[in-house]
Amino acid sequence: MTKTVLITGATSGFGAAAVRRFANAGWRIVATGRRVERLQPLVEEYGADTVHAAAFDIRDETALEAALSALPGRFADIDVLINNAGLALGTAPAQTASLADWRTMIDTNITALVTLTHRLLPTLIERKGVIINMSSVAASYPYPGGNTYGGTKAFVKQFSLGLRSDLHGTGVRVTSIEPGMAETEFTLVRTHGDQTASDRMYGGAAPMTAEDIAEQLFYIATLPPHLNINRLEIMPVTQSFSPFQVDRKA
Ligand code: NDP
Ligand code: 8X3
Repeated sequence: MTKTVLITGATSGFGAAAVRRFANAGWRIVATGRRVERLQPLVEEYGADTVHAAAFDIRDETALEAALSALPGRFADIDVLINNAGLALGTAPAQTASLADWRTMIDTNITALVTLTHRLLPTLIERKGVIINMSSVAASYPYPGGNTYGGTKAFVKQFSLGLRSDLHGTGVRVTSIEPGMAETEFTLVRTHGDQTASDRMYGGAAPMTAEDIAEQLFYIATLPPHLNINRLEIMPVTQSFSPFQVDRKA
């Protein structure tokens, strides 16, 4: 039977690659994001029976509800929810960071994610579905300038584990996926459009690709129903850990 996946943040990066991965495997996809001009080509590529585009700002609860209520019948029964939409904004230390940037990250990475999850839980329980939440290595390993971004992803990780506990006995599976460095528009967004900074970040680093992460998402979504990956942390081989820092002036 054809299954349906709702993928947030499908206009770019992991989400767009995931749309393609699931579509190529014969799934139906509800693809969301603000940039409708990025969603429409996916509909044209795979057909309106395979990809349904729902363009809205995920922080806008009214728009989110309208988009879900307007889902055509064949897309309404969501089997898999991939909460992927999110962003980092800024790399400044907390003491000079923008409070507006912090709020945008919290509203997008946390508030919108829990709102959509809460809205779809009845369907997911009825269908013994799968929830995959996009966290990050930044959830577990702090780094300078990671402050609120890492905090939001730590929430996503812990929320996922909590959901898993609450959904015990329902057959619903929940995974927190925690990638390290992957080349997408992530750094362009984080630096407010600095292409040079983005190129510097990924240049020569052999980062993961969006397709690498899409493959993990598809793998998790298609595991046998008795298996649950609680957390999947994944990095490029070229990325690892630094020692603690010590201020020797003290
Ligand atoms: P991209 O910037 O390429 O994609 C981000 C996606 O999120 C876009 O489709 C964007 O759509 C969507 N999005 C952001 N804000 C909103 C909003 N307000 N309403 C609706 N959609 C929104 O980055 P990635 O693909 O890398 O990021 C996807 C997820 O993966 C994020 O949660 C990110 O934190 C996480 N991540 C990324 C890593 C990396 O190294 N790239 C590593 C670990 C985690 P649009 O702008 O059209 O609305
Ligand atoms: C993005 C990965 O390492 O840039 O979540 O924080 S990292």
